[in-house]
Amino acid sequence: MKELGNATFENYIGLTQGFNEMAYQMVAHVLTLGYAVMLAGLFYFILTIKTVAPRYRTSSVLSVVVMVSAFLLLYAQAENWTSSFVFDKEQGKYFLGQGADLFNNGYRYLNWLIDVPMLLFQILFVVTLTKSDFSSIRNQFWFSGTGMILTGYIGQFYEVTNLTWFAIWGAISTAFFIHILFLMKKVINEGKEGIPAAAQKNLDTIWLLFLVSWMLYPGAYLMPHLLGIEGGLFNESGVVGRQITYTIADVSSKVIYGVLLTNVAQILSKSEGYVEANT
Ligand code: RET
Repeated sequence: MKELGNATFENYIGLTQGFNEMAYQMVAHVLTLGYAVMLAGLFYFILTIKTVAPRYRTSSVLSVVVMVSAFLLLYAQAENWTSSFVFDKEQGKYFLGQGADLFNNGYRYLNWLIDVPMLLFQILFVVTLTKSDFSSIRNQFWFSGTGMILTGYIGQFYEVTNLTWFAIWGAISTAFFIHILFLMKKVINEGKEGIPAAAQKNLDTIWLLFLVSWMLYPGAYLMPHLLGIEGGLFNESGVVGRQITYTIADVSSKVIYGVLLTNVAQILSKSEGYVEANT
């Protein structure tokens, strides 16, 4: 299976087995759902910005940045899918088109390079750190966030052609990820000190959501090999499964996370006596 070089496994499936109508459409639909939600989120974060006190508004601004970049990326990703695979009337399936672009998840990784630091910084504008230093945490978030994505980006090129490099880059990326989880737990623990119970509860939910939704990304990285090397998911189910996983992860880690942070900021604003001007 060398003919496609370092292309991701979606292309190998599109070249050899093809996608049936249902698999093809499910991917097209789930990618469309993804960018539609980002546009809806964009309006939410703009329209709710005045419901929080000025000191918390940077969090909403960062959500707006994330929504715009994710909307554009997911739109491009959906176009990439429909232009890569074309319907073959004889075989009744979609195959990699002659001379078409290859399908590539690499766009996503470069989008994360923007979104991951933004999502990590965002919480720092809502919580108040009691022990840690703001700029030190921010720099560590940035360092490990970009380190995790860049090493994963390199690794994903090898998912078909060189599983040793795929595993090595994946492992380096995971080390950065563990550091991020550790920092986030610390930020949330400190942030919970001395704030209203409802806001504390929201922060607990944010931690759980963060943990589960961010773990889905390494799951999607491993997807083609999850049931054994080039085994049970090295087929159209794995292709569909990966795009569904990415969409659930994107909606949770960007939109729901941002909404929960807005909730925390609203509770804190209210408890500090902020009232939204009704003009
Ligand atoms: C990679 C490579 C394999 C190992 C690990 C990874 C982690 C990725 C994560 C991505 C999070 C992305 C987000 C994007 C939002 O826009 C790079 C897949 C651990 C955690 C939150």
